[in-house]
Amino acid sequence: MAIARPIRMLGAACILLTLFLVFQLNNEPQNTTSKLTHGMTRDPLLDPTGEPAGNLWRADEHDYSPDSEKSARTNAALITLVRNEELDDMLSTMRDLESTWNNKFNYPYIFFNDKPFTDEFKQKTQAMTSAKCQYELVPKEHWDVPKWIDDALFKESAQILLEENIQYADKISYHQMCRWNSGMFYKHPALEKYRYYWRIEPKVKFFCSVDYDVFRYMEDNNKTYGFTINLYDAPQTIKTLWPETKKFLAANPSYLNENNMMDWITDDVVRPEHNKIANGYSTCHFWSNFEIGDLDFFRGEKYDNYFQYLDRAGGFFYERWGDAPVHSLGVGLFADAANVHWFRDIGYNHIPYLNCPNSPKCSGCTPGKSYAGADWLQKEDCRPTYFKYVGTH
Ligand SMILES: Nc1nc2c(ncn2[C@@H]2O[C@H](COP(=O)(O)OP(=O)(O)OP(=O)(O)O)[C@@H](O)[C@H]2O)c(=O)[nH]1
Ligand SMILES: [Mg+2]
Repeated sequence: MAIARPIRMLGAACILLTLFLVFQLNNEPQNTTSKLTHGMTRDPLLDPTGEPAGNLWRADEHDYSPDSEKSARTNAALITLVRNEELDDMLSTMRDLESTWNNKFNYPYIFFNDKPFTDEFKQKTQAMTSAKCQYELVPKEHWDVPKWIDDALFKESAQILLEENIQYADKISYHQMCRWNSGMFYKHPALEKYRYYWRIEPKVKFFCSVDYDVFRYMEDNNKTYGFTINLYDAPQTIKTLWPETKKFLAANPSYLNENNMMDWITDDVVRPEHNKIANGYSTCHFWSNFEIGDLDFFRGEKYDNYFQYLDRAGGFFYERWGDAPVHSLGVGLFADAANVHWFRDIGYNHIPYLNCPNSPKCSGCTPGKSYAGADWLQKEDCRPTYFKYVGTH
């Protein structure tokens, strides 16, 4: 039976319209600044970002004056390991943090160093803030290379890593710094009375005005760990970290949290070659130059025993295990994932990566732009993997 011409035309128009719609759907505007994987089509940082939900402590409703005996501050401190030579960069970090947050809350700073701080360092840093500043030497027994590390083997291993273009592989102080940040900082007597810390580094930037007490937020919401940026690591630096971690887990199965982040840790979809070289670890980690944490978690039996085990295994020296993957594995395995918080509202930059929220409270960065520099940097962003397996909370 012949089909009338107008019906044929209508049919053709419907097919064309359907094809057009399918084409449009496949061409939804993509985020151009970040490599989105796992089917994520839009960086959550492009969505308008406000403060976290719930009751927040504000400086105009509570007493946060610097010398108050009965201030609303909880037991928390801003901490940094820093060298005297980094004074100017430290001042620039403090300038940003003071103007965006701490001039309202006046939390104390504790500066750590393996060498005594100069008077100039002390005077100029104290002059940047009304809050109290404390200057602490790292105890020799926390910094020295442990006696079970073989110097010849360290040098030989460093040479192999250098041939693989691994930065700082032969710089012993870099290995000592990573080890200290992994498992020593929380043992310093100056931190004994504190529950929460916010780690800062010289030369980092803060872009957004934050108008609530971040430490009280951690406490009130039972948060163990807060981060801003998630990155892949150089797998050559942590070849045996996951195998050693698995041995530790096999010996201590009860340490594994029921709500752990195993899927995030072991993802092999996005960068299978990373997972392969790191023997089962995706290498995705919280970038620990920014972190806000619960010292009770790190001082606790599970994390500290884990660190002791890793320390004996030697990878802080024979490889170049960083504190970022070590903290991340510790948090990802022993903490409850619900108690880990993405501080999406804290605009942050440590060269070359950024966390830049879409908020009128921020200035000086482009929302959703996660790196500054060469385009290859974007593939190191592993937030999509974290958001997929753990979430955006
Ligand atoms: N006191 C002291 N601080 C150090 C030493 N090595 C590193 N640090 C500090 O430890 C932190 C991390 O060191 P960085 O050299 O920035 O390491 P990184 O962030 O992996 O490397 P970059 O990408 O070059 O910044 C910084 O706050 C440094 O100031 C050291 O030997 N002594
Ligand atoms: Mg740094």
